[in-house]
Amino acid sequence: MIIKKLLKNAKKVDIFIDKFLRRQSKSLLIKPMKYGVLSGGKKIRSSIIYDVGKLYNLKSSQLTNVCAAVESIHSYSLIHDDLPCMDDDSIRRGKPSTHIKFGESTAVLAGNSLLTLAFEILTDIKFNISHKSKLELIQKLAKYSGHEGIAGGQELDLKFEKKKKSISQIINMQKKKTGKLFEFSCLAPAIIANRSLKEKRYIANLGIEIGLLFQIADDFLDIKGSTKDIGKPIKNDKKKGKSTLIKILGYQKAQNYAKKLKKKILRNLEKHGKKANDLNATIEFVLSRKF
Ligand code: GRG
Repeated sequence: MIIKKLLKNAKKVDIFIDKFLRRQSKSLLIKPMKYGVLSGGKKIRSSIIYDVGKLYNLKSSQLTNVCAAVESIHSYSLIHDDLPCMDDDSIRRGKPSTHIKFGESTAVLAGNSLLTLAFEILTDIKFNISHKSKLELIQKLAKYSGHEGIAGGQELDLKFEKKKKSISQIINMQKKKTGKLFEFSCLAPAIIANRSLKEKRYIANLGIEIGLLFQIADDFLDIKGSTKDIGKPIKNDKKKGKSTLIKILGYQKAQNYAKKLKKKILRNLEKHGKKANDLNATIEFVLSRKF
């Protein structure tokens, strides 16, 4: 059921991005950009955006630009993450990483172009939301992608390699590297629905926690997952000396931490009643997933 939902949402977002690129002039970078962003990946952040939209009575058509922008930035981060100067991974989503397929300079430029594409998508005239909401989306997405967010988190991740770090340092790094895009995915529907500052703070915080849960699950998969299911080699974290909660707490304690975190997230969603059913199911999947 959940897999069907993920696939349906992923297809919708892929079609949107493909159409958006077709409206633009041709360039040599379109092919590597499409290779990095289309037909691959769970696009779970998009499903979360649609699920959160249901809490605020939004239609999916009001949210697809946000999904496409988030997936463009997410794919950009993966393309750059795989580069030799970063995590140096040659397989992603079961196929050669973008720099293996097209070369390093092209991968850097395709990644950069996906970043700017995200803002072209958000500022598109056809994205029919208030200017105030648009500005807020742009400001938050820019902030969360930069040194205070994903890029800053990635820098910490790389600097933490082969070092002994505390639980709070690791959580802080993961909340930035992975959590910030989930935070944006939860906050964006509340911005579009013009919700109160209090509601925006609440849902943004929930997004960070979902992101942290997602990252811990990712770390579990690196140990106990299957290469075939996750589309990349396992046991990479240990090889690279990555700082993870599993490394510091041990597998079982990290499992308990994740289970408690999931319960806390679900409890905090109870106020939305049945409107949160889809989001609850996605959160269950975040921790139980095999890919
Ligand atoms: C500023 C966007 C940006 C990037 C520059 C390279 C970099 C800095 C950041 C890397 C961040 C990163 C790779 C975080 C890991 C997040 C994570 C768990 C990725 C896997 O996400 P999935 O499982 O991937 O959703 P799929 O393949 O399903 O899309």
